Amino acid sequence: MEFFNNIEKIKYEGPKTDNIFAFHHYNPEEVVLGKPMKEHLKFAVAYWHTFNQDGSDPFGKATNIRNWNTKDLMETAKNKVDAAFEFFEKLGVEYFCFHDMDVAPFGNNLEEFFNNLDAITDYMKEKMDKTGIKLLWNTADRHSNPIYVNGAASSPNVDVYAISAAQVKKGIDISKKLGGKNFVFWGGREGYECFLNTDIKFEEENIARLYKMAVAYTKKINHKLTFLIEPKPKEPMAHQYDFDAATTLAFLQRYDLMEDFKLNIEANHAMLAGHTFEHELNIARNYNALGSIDANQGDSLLGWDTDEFPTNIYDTTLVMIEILKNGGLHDGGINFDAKVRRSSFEQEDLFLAHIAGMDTYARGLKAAARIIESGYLDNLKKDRYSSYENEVGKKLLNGETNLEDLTEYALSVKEVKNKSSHIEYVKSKLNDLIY
Ligand code: XLS
Ligand code: CA
Ligand code: CA
Repeated sequence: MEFFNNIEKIKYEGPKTDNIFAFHHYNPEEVVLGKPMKEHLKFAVAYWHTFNQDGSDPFGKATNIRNWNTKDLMETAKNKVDAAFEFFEKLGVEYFCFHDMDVAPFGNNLEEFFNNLDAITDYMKEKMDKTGIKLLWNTADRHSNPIYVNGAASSPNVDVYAISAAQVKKGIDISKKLGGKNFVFWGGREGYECFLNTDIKFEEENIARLYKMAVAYTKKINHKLTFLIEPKPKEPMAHQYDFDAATTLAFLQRYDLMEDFKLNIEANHAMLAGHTFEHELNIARNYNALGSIDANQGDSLLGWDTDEFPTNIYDTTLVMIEILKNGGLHDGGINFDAKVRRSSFEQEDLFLAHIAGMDTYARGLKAAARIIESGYLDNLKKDRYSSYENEVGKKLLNGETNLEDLTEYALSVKEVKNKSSHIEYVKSKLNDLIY
């Protein structure tokens, strides 16, 4: 059965076309910095937002019109697989991501859930083999079931811990079956709402124990996987342990997990942490831990995790600079963890939203390539730190100086000459390069 029967395969038609169901900037085969765009931009569709969102919010009921829902939950789940693969193919996106709970109904108990998952993921595998569409990452939803009210691996209840571990094991088994390259841990309720009743150290150690068991299990079943932690500072918990990239990297180092773990950085979560997306990407990259990205955008006026489709070219440019400087995302990709607005309730809005996101990333990629080729930012930084090229600077960088030598030098400095940043000009010049 076809679910998007009024939509044809989306093609690149260029910026002048009036066809709204066409790419205006994303041209998969166009070569940018020696590689076709589609290799730079490994887009993935997020199952939860695209096939499960109904448009309801805390203030109102569902608005979205979707033609795959029936009264039978398993039938709906199968319909969604059909709709999803039709969508991926028509959109020309080669990857997708999902939580266990997104794709199969829970049923009456964990065992039924796992059976449902087996049936649906077998069906997915058939579709993947037929179409060549690949799994970017899957994850275990360890936050929506009411049992996770006090967390999953951070729960004070060991039975809850065990169930969450079983979901992780099942997720890794599914990843092996579907040939996934990454597995995401987003600490949904791994944090606390009340400091007074919480043993932070105990909870963090328990989380680390789960991660170690996950690594051990992939080795046991011989499935090569990169685990990705997705930082987020708050929502749903008041405080979440994986606050931001820096906090998460410190955790990974502390528990000796850097070898098997990288980060999945989300734009909206960066904003909630009081950072920019490019800041978080840069921190991850500096630790060789930039794994994948959740490409969305937040709304600074709202300050919630609104998960909007990315439409800001300035932002995607700075993001693509980080990704290019990282030599690409390797086994990672650009997952649209984004949902259509409540007022974009027609089914075809799913296409329009993804096209908007893909076009915005294509424009960001081209602008980033222009900026890198111009050498502008590289030279700006080189010049800014050029004082370290003098004798004292060289010694410092080579570890050949000490506090006594530096003091002797400091006493000889008669006048400190700082340079103006000309920061307003720099920003204006960047505008010239982007637009
Ligand atoms: C929620 C997160 C979640 C992760 C995957 O805020 O973005 O959707 O990406 O569990
Ligand atoms: Ca996310
Ligand atoms: Ca989010």
